Amino acid sequence: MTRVLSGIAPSGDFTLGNYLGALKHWVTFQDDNDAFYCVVDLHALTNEIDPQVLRRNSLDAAINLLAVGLDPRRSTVFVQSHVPEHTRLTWLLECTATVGELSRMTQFKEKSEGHETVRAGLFTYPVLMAADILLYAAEAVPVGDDQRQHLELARTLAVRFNNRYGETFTVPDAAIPGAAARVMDLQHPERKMSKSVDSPLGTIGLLDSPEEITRKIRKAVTDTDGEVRYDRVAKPGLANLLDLLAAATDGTPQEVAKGYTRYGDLKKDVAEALNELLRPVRERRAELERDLSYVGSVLAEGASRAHGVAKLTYARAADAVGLLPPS
Ligand code: AQP
Repeated sequence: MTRVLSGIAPSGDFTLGNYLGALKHWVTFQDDNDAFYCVVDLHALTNEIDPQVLRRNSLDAAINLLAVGLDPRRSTVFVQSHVPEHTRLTWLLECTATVGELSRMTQFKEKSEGHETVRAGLFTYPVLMAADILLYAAEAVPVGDDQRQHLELARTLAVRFNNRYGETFTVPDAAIPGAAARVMDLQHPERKMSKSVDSPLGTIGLLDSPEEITRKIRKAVTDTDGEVRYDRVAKPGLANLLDLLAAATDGTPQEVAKGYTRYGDLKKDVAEALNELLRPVRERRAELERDLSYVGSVLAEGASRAHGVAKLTYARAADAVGLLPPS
């Protein structure tokens, strides 16, 4: 079975982008693979976050992972900070990465732009992500398109480490979905939909009510030429809606565009398809909220399984670089 790993930061309420770009595929991957999925709480510390909010978000994120359909009998679901090897391996990889390559990360440039002080962790976080992946010898990493560059860095670090110290890490591949790999903000279709950006009308939450979803889709920015066709450059708002409908109905955006002559009809169908898609998630979420001890037991079992794998990889890497093992 192929080993799969991916993570999501508890940096805010999960969005439709997180769901279509990543979580929906995590669920599919668990069928035929040995899948590890984590709430990457350490990543959330790269920006300011209230400690109470981080704790609440982390539990919330775990509940959401189960609500979207992860099954703890088929997937290992855990919280990153419960497995100490993530930070330990990060140091070894920080001493493998260069300042130059981290400076080229576009997400760092975007997230640090305009800020007077920037946390060092925001700069080095792609290395922590590489450690998350390499610890589990993941061959496939299902992520949205925004993570493509970070995944490439993880591959580079694995290859460099192996060349320098001998075969230690599996070199991972990105598994990026065809449709809705980058869901855009409904009000600003030039930027991605993001959980930590304040854009109430532009962001659809995983747990939004049907009324909220319908309202946000109705108000989504399009254009004035009135023609329904898929063109991401000339018609980014409309293209985003076609991407959403395609992802929700397992079609292609070009195909779904053929069925429409009016924006209003398209928007109505997008809202309906999204409501249908997210309804079971909302229902499962409500059930899980009534059984938090179950969620706690899933995370404890997940951390124990993850630790069993991570400690072996870390020991190999520590030995490879020449750290004296404890006697
Ligand atoms: N808009 C998006 N479209 C498609 N996929 C997306 N992902 C995020 N936004 C979109 C995918 O969701 C997974 C988890 O994301 P993350 O928590 O690692 O952080 P991120 O990529 O930086 O996503 P956010 O929502 O924008 O979080 P913040 O606001 O904290 O930066 C990843 O696989 C990601 O590709």
